[in-house]
Amino acid sequence: MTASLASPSFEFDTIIKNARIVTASEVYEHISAIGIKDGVIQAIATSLPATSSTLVVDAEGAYVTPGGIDSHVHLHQDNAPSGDKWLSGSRSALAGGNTTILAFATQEHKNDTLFPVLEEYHGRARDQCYIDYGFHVILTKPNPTILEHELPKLAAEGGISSVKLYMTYPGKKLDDGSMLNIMMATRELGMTTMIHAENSDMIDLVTKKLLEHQRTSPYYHALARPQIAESEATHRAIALATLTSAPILLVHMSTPVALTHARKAQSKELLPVHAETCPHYLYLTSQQLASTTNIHQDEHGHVHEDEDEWAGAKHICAPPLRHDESDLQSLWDAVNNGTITVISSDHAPTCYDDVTGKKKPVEAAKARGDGSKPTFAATPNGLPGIETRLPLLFHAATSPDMRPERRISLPKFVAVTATNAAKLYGMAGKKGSIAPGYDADITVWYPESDARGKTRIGNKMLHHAIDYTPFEGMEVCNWPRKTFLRGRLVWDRDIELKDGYGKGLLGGPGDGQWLSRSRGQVLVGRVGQTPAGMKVGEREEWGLKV
Ligand code: DUC
Ligand code: ZN
Repeated sequence: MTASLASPSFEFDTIIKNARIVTASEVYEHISAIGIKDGVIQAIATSLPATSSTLVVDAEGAYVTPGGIDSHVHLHQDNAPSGDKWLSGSRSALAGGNTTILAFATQEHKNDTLFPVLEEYHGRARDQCYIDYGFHVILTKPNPTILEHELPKLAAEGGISSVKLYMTYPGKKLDDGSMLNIMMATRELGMTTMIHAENSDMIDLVTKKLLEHQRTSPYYHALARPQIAESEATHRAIALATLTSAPILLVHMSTPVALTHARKAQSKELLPVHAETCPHYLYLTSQQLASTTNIHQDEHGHVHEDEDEWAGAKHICAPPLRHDESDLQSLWDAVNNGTITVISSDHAPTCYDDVTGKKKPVEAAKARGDGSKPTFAATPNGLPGIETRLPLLFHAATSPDMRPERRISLPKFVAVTATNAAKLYGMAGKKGSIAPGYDADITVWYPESDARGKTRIGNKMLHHAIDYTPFEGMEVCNWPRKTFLRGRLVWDRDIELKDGYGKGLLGGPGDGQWLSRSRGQVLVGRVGQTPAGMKVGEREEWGLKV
């Protein structure tokens, strides 16, 4: 495929040659060259002409994939004082092969208008981001002005084409009525509504009972948020979206029954219900929460283990890690059968050893000094994972060691890590693929024969500002070797390995551009489907334009 017939006068700033290009639809049969000019992919051909000023990068026959798009990350959130801010979070994203992140601008209850919120979040991110970025708006207290005037303005002029809602957490959760009102507004604007689906009252009841029975350690977090809480809320969220005909994305799905609700909505009812999961739900079980050992590597790669009865808190996230391998398998199956649309990191870290971090309840108990125990319920939720997402999933796509039932194809890897997010969130044609006219956001992996790709994950090698990784000690078969952001080489791991930590980051925190996103595409089902039991045109009677 070429943008035009290459002639000797066709000049490129950069050529990536000997590339085995992967897109969401195929692995190119022929080793190819990618010609880049002014930050954009201009041509793909079996070979391309270089001039004396062209930077020629040899991929050595390795796979070359679109730069990762992590469409669900939390940076500089007020409820995570020891979490990553934009600089460290985006640095870590880049070193993990990403070129775009979508983070959150959160409305607090005190905010009756969204504009100052967005201004604040723009200020937090500006000149602090190594890669391109955008925001989803978290709505915690919608009002008529926001729904009728502000969201339309944000969609039309503000470059925001998605909102997120919570069905759990005090201060964030919305009742069904509020969710319906938001869906009525977003569907008209073509915005995607992301939903954190867990039944808050079920979680409150079980948590209270566990604490009454002195079940306080981190492991009980996994019992406090049972699968039924996710599957009930998922079913309800789908019902609300069905009534209003609103495209939704169920974030961080972790539960087989919830997945069957999504699958049925997509395939039987053809509803625009998208689904997301994260590497931690694919790879880790609740056994991690029972850990009483801190494992870390020193600078020589030696592994140390220290006893710490609170260590399981490092794996506290919501929804929680699930108990059984069969739960994990249901997620791998859902990736492979198309139920899952995107795999994000849900990077939502707090440091472990910090008074505001995962050890907060331990520190608070010490401060109280009354002998009362720390509890899992007072531990901040969330895991770091922005840098490990792509290597963990690329491993599933390429490692011969991966169990057959958990393998994914390379085009599936590209679809769920980049292409689908670009389409769903209004960046199609610009981000998320390797094709003429697209931004030259490209990640080059190591050839299988290059031993430098094989990596044992250790927190020491990561570029976030967090003191642990939930994937400590796991081995992956490859790591992003070089990453181009709009045509510029901004990450080179060969340099990092040769010259030391941090040296592979060739880009800087001012490189990231804010992405004004347009209306997203519906990738599953269709808008306007008449729900079972309703007559065609029935909803028009109460004013819904379908
Ligand atoms: N759960 C959330 O709801 N948000 C961020 C992190 C987490 O684990
Ligand atoms: Zn999240």
